[in-house]
Amino acid sequence: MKILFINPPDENKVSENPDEQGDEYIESDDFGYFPPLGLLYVLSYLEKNTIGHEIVFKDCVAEHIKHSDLKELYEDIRPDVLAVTSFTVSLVDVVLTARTCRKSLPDCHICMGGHHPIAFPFEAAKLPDFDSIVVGEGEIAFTELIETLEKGEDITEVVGVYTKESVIKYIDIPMEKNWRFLQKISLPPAYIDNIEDLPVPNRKYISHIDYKSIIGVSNKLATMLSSRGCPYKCTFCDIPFKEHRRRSPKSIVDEMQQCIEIGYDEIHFYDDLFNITPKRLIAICDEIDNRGVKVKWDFRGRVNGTDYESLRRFKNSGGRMISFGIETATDEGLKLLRKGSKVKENAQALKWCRELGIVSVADYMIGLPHEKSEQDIWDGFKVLTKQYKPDFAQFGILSLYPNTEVYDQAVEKGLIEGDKWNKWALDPIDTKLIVDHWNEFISTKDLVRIQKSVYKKFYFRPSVIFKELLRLRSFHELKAKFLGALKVLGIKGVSNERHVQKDYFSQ
Ligand code: B12
Ligand code: SF4
Repeated sequence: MKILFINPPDENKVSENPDEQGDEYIESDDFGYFPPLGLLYVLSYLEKNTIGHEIVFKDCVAEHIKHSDLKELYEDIRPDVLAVTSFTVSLVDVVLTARTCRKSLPDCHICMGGHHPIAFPFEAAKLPDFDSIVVGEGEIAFTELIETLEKGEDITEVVGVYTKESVIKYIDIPMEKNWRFLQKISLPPAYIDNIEDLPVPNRKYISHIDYKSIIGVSNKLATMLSSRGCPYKCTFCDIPFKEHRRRSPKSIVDEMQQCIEIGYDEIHFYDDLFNITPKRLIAICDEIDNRGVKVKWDFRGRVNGTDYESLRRFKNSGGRMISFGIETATDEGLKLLRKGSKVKENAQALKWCRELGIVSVADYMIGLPHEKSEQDIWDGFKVLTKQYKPDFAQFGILSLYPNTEVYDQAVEKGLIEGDKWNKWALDPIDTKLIVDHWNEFISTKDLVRIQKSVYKKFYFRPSVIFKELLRLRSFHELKAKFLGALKVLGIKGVSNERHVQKDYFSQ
């Protein structure tokens, strides 16, 4: 069979801002673009465990493939199966990607996997543009789906694979509680118990693409996963798998070495929770050191999974940067968010990073339920800049995504409508949806204004500008930091579209 794995174009993302804010709103994905690792994992498992299939991969976002290019692409490739990855916010693009294929190649089997069917399985299965959906981790499920299709047998026998017909029987049956899954998961998902034995993503399929992060220092950045899942229960997060499954340091560093061999010189770990304990971080650093691997690397982590010694070892093994989920600046706020960390721990971890020369990024939010006035946000900002003192900060406005506790809290308080996402997910093309924010005390318009202001205040403090100029080591880094500054200042010519940003700098 010929299977086309596709990351849809990014032309119609759900709006996170009211129209009048336009370009002013700074979204987290303005900070770079990255390989769709989940899709690559599914592809690589199929490739390793079957023979005789022809596999094609297209990342429309990074390869700048537009919806208007898709008809020609499909007619050229003529796949038997189209495997589409998804985010809920990208659902319009996901549906259009499938719809064009259906029109051009009516016999092609179209399967949707990824985050959307995990979050909205019933709505996803009912979309007429898809023949099947995979709910959960797709490596084994998708491979079995292909084999079952080939044999002409019943695909709904495969765990995690659903069709519009087969999903019906789960609608009224509440799923048995299972500590490994987010409580909101409503039907049995495909799940990988042992992630150690999974084939790593075959990066041959992306070797022609330069993925970039605005906070990286290189043009050759690889992303990796050393674990899956997170047992914490932050109220704003809907990551579906709660069991923390880990790969061994050996297999992690094997993959790092593979990445270096094929030309990557920076590695970014995208785990939900990389440093579950300081001990784990040290074990990975030891493996890097013992093999003499030389590479810049970084991860997204929690402050309370670090101690001085683990951070020291991280720095010694080439560790460059850590993005911490700092979120807010009061213990009351952290408690309400069920973050499981304290202001003191945030300040301590960031202080250790400063002492050791590790670049720190604070993922920080505004517009949280405990921020009752603009002054509360500025009080938090003061703690961020005077006590936390990270090198960089991303200031997101809390978005209310379904399947999160904070979303349910907003519904309960009557701040937002409960089922608007469900309705929209059944007909995303003809219904308009704007992501809600916590507007009990501060309007979105004001939050956008404040967000812009905190960005400016944070990045245009003389101490930050001077420190950054001293630290810049490459033209790429200069470009990336400058891009961020322009975006913050809203200078014309730098639009939200990533390829436009790229062209602007290649002149
Ligand atoms: C890394 C990451 C990003 C990165 C990179 C994304 C990328 N290119 O992959 C960046 C920073 C760009 C990003 C951005 C955003 N993200 Co994000 N991100 C993640 C994160 C932390 C890890 C994703 C990952 O690599 N997981 C590991 C891989 C192995 O798992 P996976 O992607 O789920 O893939 C598996 C299955 O989904 C399935 N699968 C995937 N694709 C396919 C396709 C087929 C055909 C099949 C059969 C199966 C299948 O099999 C895979 C292997 O097991 C997740 C949290 C999480 N744990 O999922 C959030 C998460 C996916 N992000 C989320 C959100 C909301 C966003 C943003 C909207 C944030 C924002 N406000 O802008 C943007 C949207 C980006 C966009 N497309 O427009 C939500 C998604 C919720 C939803 N229902 O869609 C998540 C779940 C986090 C959260 N709790 O909020 N994100
Ligand atoms: S620690 Fe991070 S990944 Fe885990 S629940 Fe909280 S926000 Fe989600």
